[in-house]
Amino acid sequence: MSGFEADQEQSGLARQHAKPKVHEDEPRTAETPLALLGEPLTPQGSFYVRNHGPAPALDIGAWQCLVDGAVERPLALSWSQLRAQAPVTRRVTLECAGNGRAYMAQPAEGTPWQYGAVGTAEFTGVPLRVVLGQAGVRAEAVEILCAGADECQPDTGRRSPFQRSLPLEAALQGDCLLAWSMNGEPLTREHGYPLRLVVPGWYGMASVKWLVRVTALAGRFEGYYQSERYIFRGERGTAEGAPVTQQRVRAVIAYPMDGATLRYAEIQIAGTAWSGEAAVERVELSLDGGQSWVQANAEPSSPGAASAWSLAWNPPGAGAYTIMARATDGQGNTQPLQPGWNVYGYANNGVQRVRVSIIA
Ligand SMILES: Nc1nc2c(c(=O)[nH]1)N[C@H]1C(S)=C(S)[C@@H](COP(=O)(O)O)O[C@H]1N2
Ligand SMILES: [Mo]
Repeated sequence: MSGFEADQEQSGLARQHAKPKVHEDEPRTAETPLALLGEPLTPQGSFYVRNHGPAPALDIGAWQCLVDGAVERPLALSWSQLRAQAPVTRRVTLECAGNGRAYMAQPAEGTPWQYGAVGTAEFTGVPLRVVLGQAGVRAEAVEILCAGADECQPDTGRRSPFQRSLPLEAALQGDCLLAWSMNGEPLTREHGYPLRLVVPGWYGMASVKWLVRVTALAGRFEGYYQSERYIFRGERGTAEGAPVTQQRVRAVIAYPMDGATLRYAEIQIAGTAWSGEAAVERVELSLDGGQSWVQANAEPSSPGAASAWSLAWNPPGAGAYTIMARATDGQGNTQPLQPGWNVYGYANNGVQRVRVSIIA
């Protein structure tokens, strides 16, 4: 154990950092420990969980996924029919739209997620467009509605499954998967066993878990999680009621942890960065409150999949420092230094600040 690890052990911070922050037990909402975001893949057991209702326990023998609505040949896919499809694997970063809500400019409604409502995994399944092709989407279809088997009770008081629609073009782009495995293991119950949708680059609400029905619609779906939530309200510069869709560019610092005391030495600052809109182009760090920025070494990235970055830092001496990390993507999107705000607290990609004390 190095000197600074020993200091962190002493303070108990390391243990805190490695444990997930659980916001609620049932329905479960829990964060990925930030320390794990320094790794390329997040183990399924530590991957953040965001459930709107209790996670259903589905019997694989009875389970099926209907594909219906505006299609030529409605399907009822059994588990064995599904697993007979040629599998593809994709590395995808899922991020809850509420990630970073706790740090907005003013309090916002909803779970006070810090920076751990995100994780990256290799998902395996069949492309949604392959299955839609088998069913034959009719010309009048404009959206694909996906429904989970869970029962949620939104504040309207009515129980209903978690349902979300995707514009047809988004559903047909080759990257959306009907996924049955995560990092080579079957999905766990928390993450949507036996089947979930995975929509790369979009905030997590699009990736419907416990999938039981895929319906081609000739009109727009206006369910609760489509038109009452996951829309922007009251955000400066964003159209009122605009839907929450792609992930905004963001870097997260996995090491060191906020509040750490480190013994004076060269420090490897490390973390992860992603954007749903384009590949991450650069990650810059500031140690002087944003006056100057140094470019970190970042792994090549692709849209919708986070990549690692790091920077060796030699603190000029003992004292208190604030580390800031800012990512910019290939479309020129970057992170604001000050957090924004909107009524439901979505998509706050304000720059993270990590405070450390360096001791001699
Ligand atoms: N059926 C269903 N799907 C769902 C949800 C849900 O509550 N029910 N939550 C959504 C939200 S808001 C997010 S952020 C992701 C979280 O996926 P995870 O729990 O596997 O990390 O699942 C999405 N899919
Ligand atoms: Mo979410």
